[in-house]
Amino acid sequence: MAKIVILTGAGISAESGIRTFRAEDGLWEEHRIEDVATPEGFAADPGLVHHFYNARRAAAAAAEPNAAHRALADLESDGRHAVLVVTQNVDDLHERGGSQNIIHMHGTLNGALCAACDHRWPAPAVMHRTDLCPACRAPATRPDIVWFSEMPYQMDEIWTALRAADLFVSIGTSGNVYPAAGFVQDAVRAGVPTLELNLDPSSGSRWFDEARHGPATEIVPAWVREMLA
Ligand code: BV8
Repeated sequence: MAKIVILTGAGISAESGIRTFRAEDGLWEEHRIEDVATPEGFAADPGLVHHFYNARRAAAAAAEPNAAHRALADLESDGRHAVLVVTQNVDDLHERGGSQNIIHMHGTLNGALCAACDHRWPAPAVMHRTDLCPACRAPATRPDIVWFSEMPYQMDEIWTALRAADLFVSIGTSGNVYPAAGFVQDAVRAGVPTLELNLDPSSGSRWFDEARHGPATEIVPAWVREMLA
């Protein structure tokens, strides 16, 4: 059974109406990364950070998975390929699109974390800086999101799967944020064939054996149809 590791980024959710980061109307046009996606920003103004993630949690809840999410689920459920989706996205559209084998390396909007005791629980729709941790009662609740300078989740599983893969596919990511942006190089070093499916060439396009450009809802289902032919 061929093992396929698929890295996804904000571009796979763009056509579901969820904003990406680095487009001209992207999230980083409105907020400084340092203010809303770093531990320092949270410490300085937890209310602003909760507001930022509350808005994104609402946007994700209002969005629907698109044909690209569903195509990846079809590839997995077909059963001829062992598919692992490693997503940088914090929305749950892969789950709602039918994928089962998913790693959220940057955390999820639907998760809450206590900065004091590390307790985790399902995030309410709206979080406030005054919320108390259900376990230790400290007013130290935060979204269970991996911020810049924090360690992404399940890196050992990801690197192990990457090196043992028969194919590495990168979908909808600009290749600007590490360690995810380095996965293609890890794959090349391990002799794993690499394919990029993205609207535009990413920062790492030169590392890929093959690159196809276009909207995810077109090029991802087309690729999956080829795989299932
Ligand atoms: C780490 C949080 C240590 C959730 C995110 C100095 C100090 C400290 C760290 C660093 C430093 N210098 C560098 C670093 C490392 C740093 C980093 O990479 N910085 C960059 C900016 C240089 N990385 C970290 O800090 C990471 N942690 O390094 O820890 C460590 C690591 C390993 C081992 C030991 C120790 C933590 C990174 C995670 C940060 N959190 N998000 C949230 O708010 O969402 S990152 C953020 O950017 C998002 O999670 C997102 O996933 C990620 C990448 O963005 P993309 O998904 O690629 O989105 P983007 O808008 O950029 O691109 C969209 C793409 O889609 C485009 O290419 C576009 O063409 C395409 N597209 C658009 N529409 C479509 C489409 N494609 C197809 N169809 C369409 N319709």
